[in-house]
Amino acid sequence: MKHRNLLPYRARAFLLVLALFLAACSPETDDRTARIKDPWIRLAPPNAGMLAGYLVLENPGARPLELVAVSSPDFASVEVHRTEIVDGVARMIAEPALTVPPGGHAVFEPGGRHLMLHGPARPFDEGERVALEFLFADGAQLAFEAPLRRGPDGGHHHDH
Ligand SMILES: [Cu+2]
Repeated sequence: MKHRNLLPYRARAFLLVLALFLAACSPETDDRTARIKDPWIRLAPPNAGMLAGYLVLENPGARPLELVAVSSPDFASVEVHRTEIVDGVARMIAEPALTVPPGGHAVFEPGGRHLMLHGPARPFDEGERVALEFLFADGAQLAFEAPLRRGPDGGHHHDH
């Protein structure tokens, strides 16, 4: 009995095609390089010039993940901010780049780091979804959607 080729030829051909397909997909960010959890954007009054977004950015990969830009077709610009208390006053500071270590994650949450979405293209209703895209230093892109929600306190707050 021959045991050299355990898989029939057709199965091997299929696996080869599958491997080529996966290789072709690898420039896109996938589950091994970046993952977004629980994205949401805080609902704001219709005249608000900016909104705040929250999520968890996970890096399940083996290399540091560097977020260099964020964009949305629904906003003029999107920045990463963090809120810091300086002399008892909450201030927002822009973070031009954010690096998540291998196996680590970055939390965007009310009162801390957040996405600052400037210049909404239109008013939004609760439950609507905003399209967002992260661009990483290696050129990979990650598109996702975040629903508009009221904050945990139920209100329209300005304590990003
Ligand atoms: Cu901000």
